[in-house]
Amino acid sequence: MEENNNNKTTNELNAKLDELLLSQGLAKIKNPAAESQKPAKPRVCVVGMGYVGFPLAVMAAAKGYEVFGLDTDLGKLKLIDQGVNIVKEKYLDEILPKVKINTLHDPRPMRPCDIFLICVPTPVDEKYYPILEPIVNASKTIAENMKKGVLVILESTVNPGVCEEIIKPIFEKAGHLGGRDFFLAHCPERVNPGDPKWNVTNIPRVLGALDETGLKLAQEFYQNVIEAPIMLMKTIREAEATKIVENSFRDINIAFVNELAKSFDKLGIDIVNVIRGAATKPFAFLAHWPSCGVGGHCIPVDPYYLIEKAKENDFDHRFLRVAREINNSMPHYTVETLQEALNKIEKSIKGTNIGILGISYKANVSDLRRSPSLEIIKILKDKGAKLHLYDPHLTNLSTVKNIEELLEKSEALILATNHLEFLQIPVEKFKDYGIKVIVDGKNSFNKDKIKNLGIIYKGIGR
Ligand code: SAJ
Repeated sequence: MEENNNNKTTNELNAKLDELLLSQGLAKIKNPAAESQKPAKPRVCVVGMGYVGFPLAVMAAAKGYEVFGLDTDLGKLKLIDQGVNIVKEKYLDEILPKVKINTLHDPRPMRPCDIFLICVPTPVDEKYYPILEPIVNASKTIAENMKKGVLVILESTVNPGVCEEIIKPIFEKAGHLGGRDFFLAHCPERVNPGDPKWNVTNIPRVLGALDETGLKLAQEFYQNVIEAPIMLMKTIREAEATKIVENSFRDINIAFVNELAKSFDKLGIDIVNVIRGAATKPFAFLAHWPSCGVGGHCIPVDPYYLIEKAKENDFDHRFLRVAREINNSMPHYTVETLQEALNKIEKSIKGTNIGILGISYKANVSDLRRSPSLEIIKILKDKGAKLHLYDPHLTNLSTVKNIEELLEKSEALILATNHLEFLQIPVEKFKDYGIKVIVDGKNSFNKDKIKNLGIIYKGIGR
């Protein structure tokens, strides 16, 4: 009892002393000697300076790490050297000028690094098979240019098993022993390009590793670099599976409403109003929205990682496959919808001037990857349409200079990407320019207003 009281008194005294020092503007005096003995922050090398690696590199540098950024793209490295915010994420603008990223094209100078982060693309091929070459190459580059005792963290999205079956053997083949020469962890990226709220600093993460030491080392790194909570998974496979599950969840939910859209088009029911109605239920419903297609580097890709991996283990993810088929069918469905609308004015697609509003895969970004617009453009071209394209975020791919020129040259429109600029077009303008048909691929225009102007309007499910 006596001892407890003493401790309590000491703590109270210390607290009072801190308060006194702070009140005199003297922050808690740290022991300079202890300070100088503190090891310098480890050196970090980010492999792959894209929309995932670059923000992570900037934040690690901001938190005091010596950061190296390795990439094969010399142009990108040059822009980084010039202090350019290559991912155009606003939250990085004020941090960037205060940090230093040592760009590398030749991997040899990364040898002294203590932590390696693999942030390279994991696309799928035309048969939707996962393409792991970028990860394999990054792993080989690190394995051949590292000291002993390093931490390797994979951030790229992969199917369960890649860390143990693909990456670990690469390091072992290079003569490194797992759990001694290298520690392998997986912290799947959750970057959401263009999101004004969620970014690398505040998105919660999940983390798995091959062993306890690797888990702790990786946890320490992320606790230093980000402010969000980190959930430790029991195995590295659980971490790999988590990202696939969260994105497959999104894909099947979008497929659900896309199938409803096709059904409700025949029933004459407005799916958007029905989803809004269902969303008034404060629990057990999460709204997703039908559209002309599912693009991007994550949602249409990640489910295939699980589908292919499960196939190797004699399991067929029928549900995931059907969802992918439904979402992949939406560009065609959009063109069929246009065809039906044009038939109402005795026109066909062939020879008709059709304006495509939006080329990128989602609103307010310039990312083209697997964009439904590209699929729609290809189908319309094959059907002999006269196409006019405009995307304010991709003027280099646009065939006209602005919206007015597009409207001038078009008889019918497809809204393929709901960029803010398009939602701000006064609908009267469509009438003024003699637009006869509008297919709203993102259900973003005011349906009633457009119909009242005597323009044939068709949405996706409304
Ligand atoms: N889409 C629909 N209906 C919807 C939602 C999206 O048709 O209800 C379409 C979009 O138009 C786009 C595609 O799906 O073509 C993907 O859209 P997305 O909002 O999912 O955007 P992404 O591809 O940038 O997905 C990212 C993902 N983030 C990561 O993988 C780290 C995803 O997990 C996020 O859920 C998503 O951002 C998000 O929520 O914005």
